[in-house]
Amino acid sequence: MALAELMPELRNAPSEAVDWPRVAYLVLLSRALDKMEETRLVPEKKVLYQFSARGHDMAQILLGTRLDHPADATCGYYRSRPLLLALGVDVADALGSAMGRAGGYSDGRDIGVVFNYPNPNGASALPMCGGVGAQYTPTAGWAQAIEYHRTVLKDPAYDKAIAVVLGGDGSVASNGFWAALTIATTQQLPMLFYIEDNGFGISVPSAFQTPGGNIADNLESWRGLTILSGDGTDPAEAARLVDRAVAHVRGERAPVLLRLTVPRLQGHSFQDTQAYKPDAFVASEWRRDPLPKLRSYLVPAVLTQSQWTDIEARAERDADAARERAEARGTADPESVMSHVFFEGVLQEKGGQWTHGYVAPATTDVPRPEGQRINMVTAIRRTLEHELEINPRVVLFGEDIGPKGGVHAVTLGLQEKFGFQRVFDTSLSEEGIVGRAVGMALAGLLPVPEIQFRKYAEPATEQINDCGTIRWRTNNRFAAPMVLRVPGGFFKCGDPWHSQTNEVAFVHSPGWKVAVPSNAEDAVGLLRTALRGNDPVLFFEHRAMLDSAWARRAYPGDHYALPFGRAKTTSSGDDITIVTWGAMVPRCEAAAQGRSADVIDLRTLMPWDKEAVLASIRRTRRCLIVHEDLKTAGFGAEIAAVVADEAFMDLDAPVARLTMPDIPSPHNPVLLDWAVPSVERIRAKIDELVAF
Ligand SMILES: Cc1ncc(C[n+]2csc(CCOP(=O)(O)OP(=O)(O)O)c2C)c(N)n1
Repeated sequence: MALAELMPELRNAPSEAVDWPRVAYLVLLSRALDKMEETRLVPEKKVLYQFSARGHDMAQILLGTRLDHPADATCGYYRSRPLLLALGVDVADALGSAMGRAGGYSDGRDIGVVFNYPNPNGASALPMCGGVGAQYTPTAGWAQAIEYHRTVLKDPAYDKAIAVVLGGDGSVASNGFWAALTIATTQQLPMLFYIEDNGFGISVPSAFQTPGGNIADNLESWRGLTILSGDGTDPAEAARLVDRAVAHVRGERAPVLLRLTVPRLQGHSFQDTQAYKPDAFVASEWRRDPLPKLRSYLVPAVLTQSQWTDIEARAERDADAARERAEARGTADPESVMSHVFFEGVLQEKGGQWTHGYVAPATTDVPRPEGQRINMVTAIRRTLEHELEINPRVVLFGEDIGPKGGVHAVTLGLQEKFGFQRVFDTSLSEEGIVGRAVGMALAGLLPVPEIQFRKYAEPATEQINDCGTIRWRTNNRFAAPMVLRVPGGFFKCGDPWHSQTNEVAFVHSPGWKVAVPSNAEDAVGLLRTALRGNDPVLFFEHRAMLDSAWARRAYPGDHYALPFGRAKTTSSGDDITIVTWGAMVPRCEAAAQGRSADVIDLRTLMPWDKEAVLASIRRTRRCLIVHEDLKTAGFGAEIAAVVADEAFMDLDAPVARLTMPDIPSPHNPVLLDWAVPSVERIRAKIDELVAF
């Protein structure tokens, strides 16, 4: 029988499992930082965005003090500083980052109120984002990676580790919330959804986000989820609920949603006057302030009044000392913003297989052709199969890629061979697929997610963009290398959903490398480089080339790897340079027959081989760019601009582009053939330019 049951007067005594003096110190420190920003640093324009955590702070700190496992990870949002303080982040980093100063967690690059913390001593804070809801699916990915480390890699260091995501009541309406909830509950992952319900998303009441305003009530019938709910301002109740939630996820290896009600005691951000809240309501929120509740809970039961006063004074002194240290930091050298878009040789602190001791085997860029020619599908599958065999960190997932083997048959037989933990079907959520991959990559795995068709990467756009910027915005503290396989382009016919290429969108996402192979040999070489690299790679698999006779080549060997940014001249000549990639390469080759033309297959668009293109144009003095994507702002526009900038004086004719018009892809093959550059039209354009 518990002591409190024998002695009812102990029932309300502060739990001994909590280090209450530390909790009191951290809450007072968080308050001191908020106050310093509001009364001094914002008016002095040293902090540009301020989000007060007052009201949310105590419960977050109780949560943070429970995240003590070195493989725990948590991802929060702009109101999560109290949690970070509890994890042990340097206070000068917390404040200095909000001031955009050098050092800290982003060297002045990130917005300052979202955090990242590669904690060497306990739970790490995964790179947070400005987008509400973006935190959920990467956290689910970390939770899945914990289980992968435990059960596939048999690493005991992950036993009992958990993943914790923080979100407001507004965020429960976001796609990310539902995607992650589906993943965590269908797969029974050790993940805690910690929902801080302050009743508002900026000015919008929570009843707009979920009917009746209480997500815990509404999820009651959701299978596979333990739900806890209570008052996040009551120290005893909050501590008990946080304890129960964390213990359940750790012990049962199953998801929990904990909803705590808290008041938002200030505006959404410093600029927000809260004019939408009646005065009486604001007053009632202040009556729920957890700080006085904490003080009366602890004084005199745990602390004397003078001990409390001492702690308060120490918190204020520490906040001020942190401000002085932060102000002494200055601003980063502006030119330094050019660094860490991609891996530059200095390893990130966390994320990616390289930080877990992966050493890429030796490779060669000389093909050693083996056997008969194979199609691109077989070539990609064989490369994936080899890397799955030699590298236990490689994980494949996507829609229908398991027993079916993918709708393009690329992963056929791989689940059978490597098991359902390494090759698996996912729920139908592209945000879930890519966001989960981000979390898995951060946890040291090499995720290889598949998007079924190019257009269906759109629901994942936010996760794709945020993944690409992780290295840059954390100033090389974190990175999430992955290989995102995306089939696309026309096949026998077109349509607005299955036939887009729009590869240029990925080129426009900083931090992504982009491969667009045209044939089986290049696909092997580029995929192998991607799978062994340290950056996110978009690997575009052109549907028309997957089984095309032209694209069939002999398998170039298990050690064959192609560097990115090295184009291939597939036909040589003197009169014109044709720059192309993907499904347009064989058309350009055919059109160049009987002409004297260099046909350059770029093979990768980020980076792209400018030097090869410019060197060829300086010799041929003419340039035609052929691509399948739309003309306006397609990647050809970039090439044309570079040629105009850097080789203007070498040209004897205008730089020309032959592309799809700016229309969606038409379905009927006759209409499609009219829209996509044909051999005849490419040939006519060559003749026109050569005669110019
Ligand atoms: C995807 C996205 N849409 C809109 C915004 C603008 N925005 C920032 S915070 C916010 C409200 C979020 O409220 P909630 O999740 O309840 O968290 P709270 O601020 O109340 O702690 C909105 C709409 C955003 N950052 N991201």
